[in-house]
Amino acid sequence: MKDRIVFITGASSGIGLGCARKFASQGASLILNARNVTVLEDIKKELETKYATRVLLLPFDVRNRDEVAKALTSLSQEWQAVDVLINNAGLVIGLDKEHQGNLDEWDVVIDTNIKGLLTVTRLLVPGMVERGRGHIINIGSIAGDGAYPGGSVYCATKAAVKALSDGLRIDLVDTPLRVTNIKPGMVETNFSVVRFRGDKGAADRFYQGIHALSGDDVAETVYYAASAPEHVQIAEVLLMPTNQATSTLSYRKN
Ligand code: NDP
Ligand code: 8X3
Repeated sequence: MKDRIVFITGASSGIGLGCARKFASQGASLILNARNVTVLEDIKKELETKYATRVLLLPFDVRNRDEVAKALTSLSQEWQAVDVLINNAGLVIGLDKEHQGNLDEWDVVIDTNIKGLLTVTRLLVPGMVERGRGHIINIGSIAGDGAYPGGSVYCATKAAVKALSDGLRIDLVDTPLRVTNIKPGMVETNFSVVRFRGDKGAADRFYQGIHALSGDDVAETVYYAASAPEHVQIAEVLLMPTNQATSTLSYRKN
C-alpha cells in the first residue's frame, strides 16, 4: 500500500475509521471524508502520530453534489491519483414499516446510501480509467441480500449498492479496474445509535449477548480485497458474527 492513495467516505466512525487505521498501518496515504470536521481532525492527528502517514481531510456531505464536486476538483496534483475508493458513508434511520415511515428520513437514507455513493463514484472513477489503475470498494450489507422487518428502505438502498457494484464491474470489464461489494452483518458502531435516533440504550441492547463484528474486523476484509494480486477481483464478501446466520437469525447468550 506504500505510495497508494486511499479515499474513504464516512471515515469519522465505525467501519470507515477502521479502514483508515488499517490502511494507514500499511503505509497508504489517506483522503478522509465525513461531515464532522472536528472528529476528522482528531483522527488525522492520531494517524499521523502513530503511523507517520500522510492524511488529507476532505469534509463534505456526500448528498450535496456541488460540495462533492468542489472538494474533488480542489485536490492538488499530488492527491488526485486515487488508487482505492472506499464508498462507506451510509446510515439508516428508524425501523418503520414501509407504509408508516417518515419520507424525509428516507430521503436522507436514499440520498446518502445510493446517490451519495454514485456521485463520488461518477466523479472519481474517470480518473482511474484514464490512469488504468483503481479499485472501488463499496460497503454494501447483508441487508442488500433480502428485506427484513422494519428494514424495507434501508435494504433497498443496499440492494442498490449491489446493483451499482455489479453494474460498474460490467462497465469496467475491459479495464484493469476492480470493483468489490463488502456485505457485513451486525457491526457494533455508531450505526445503531443513528438507527434508533440517538437512543444509545436501545443501540446497546441490540448488540447485547452477541459478539458483533467491529469496524476493525470489517476493515481487515476490505484490506484483504484491496491487497489481492492485481488479477484477482474479490467481487463480493458476505461476513457476519459467528452467532449470526441471516439478517433475521442471531443467537444471543442472554
Ligand atoms: P457509523 O455510523 O459508525 O459511521 C457512518 C459514517 O458515515 C460516519 O463517519 C459518518 O460521519 C458518515 N456519514 C454519514 N452520512 C454522511 C454524509 N451524508 N456525508 C458524508 N459522510 C457521512 O456506521 P458504520 O461504520 O457501521 O457504517 C458505515 C457503512 O457500513 C454504512 O454504509 C452502513 O450502511 C454499512 N454497514 C453497517 C453495518 C453495521 O451493522 N454497522 C452492517 C453492514 C453495513 P459524519 O456523521 O461525520 O458525516
Ligand atoms: C447493517 C446490518 O442487518 O442491521 O447493514 O441491516 S443490518
